[in-house]
Amino acid sequence: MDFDPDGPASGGLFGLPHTPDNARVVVLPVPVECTTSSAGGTSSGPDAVLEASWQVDLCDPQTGEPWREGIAMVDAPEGLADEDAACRELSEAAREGDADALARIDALGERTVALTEAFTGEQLDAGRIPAILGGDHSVPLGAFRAAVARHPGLGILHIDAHADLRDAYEGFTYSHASIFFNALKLEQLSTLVQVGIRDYGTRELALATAEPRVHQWTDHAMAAHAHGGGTFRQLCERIVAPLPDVVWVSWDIDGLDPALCPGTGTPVPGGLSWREAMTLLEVLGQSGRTIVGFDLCEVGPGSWDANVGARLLYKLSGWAIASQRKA
Ligand SMILES: [Mn+2]
Repeated sequence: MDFDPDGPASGGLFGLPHTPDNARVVVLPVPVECTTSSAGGTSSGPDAVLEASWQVDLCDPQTGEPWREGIAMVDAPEGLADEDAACRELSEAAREGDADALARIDALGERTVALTEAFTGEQLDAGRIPAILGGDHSVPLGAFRAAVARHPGLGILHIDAHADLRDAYEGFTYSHASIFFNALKLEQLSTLVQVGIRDYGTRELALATAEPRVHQWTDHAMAAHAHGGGTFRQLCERIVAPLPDVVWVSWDIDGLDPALCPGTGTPVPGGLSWREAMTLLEVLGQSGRTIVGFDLCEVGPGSWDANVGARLLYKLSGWAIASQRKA
């Protein structure tokens, strides 16, 4: 392929020449955030990440030059952004109990879930690595369904400030705050490991404690380990230990220190530094487990947020590819 990885970039994701048909990782942008409870803007995240991706230098010996195997983004589903904008106008009414508004928002949630399920199934069946780029953290539920259906016993590594274990937050069935409550209804999901959690309700904590599939690392438990003299790598080894051989990574950018994602919808102090996040991915990627797909959600529209999001997308792509490159 006549492509200079050191040349100036524009056009495709990371400036790469690949099409979805000849790429190893295929990214679906899902500009939906109509159940977002505070600061908006993450529906513009995918466009901002695409633009920021042109600034990412492609050399990454750590994951074996992932760009060579191809990373491509498909177009956002037709009409989705417009319907999301219309639903955002209705979200206040829905919160106040307007049944029609609520029904329309739930319908968009259902459509989004169906879209990510169909896309993920298609890519997995073609032997590619699906990646969902949100939007808010309601959108990858369909991707979990498709991945679990093809890999019964799948585990999810979930990085987030929030547990997202609420039952129908604010009345919305497919709320960003409910995605793992909904995911736990998938009987073939074996394990949910949550990392960086620091903002959760009483019932969410009760569910995380009672549900044997959930292994929750709160931010303060992680800090206690570090401040007690443990190394971060040891902590990461403990974090990934309960995960089965096949893993989906679900990454809410607000799991990182908010200095790295100031424009995300619901930032919370604390969280993983960039170096810690990279070590966690490295420990997972080198553990022998297979990363079959991943999502990255809640990236804000600002250029710094998008810069961090694009770099995280590249690293996630790289480790997913590397995890599948074993003998
Ligand atoms: Mn979150």
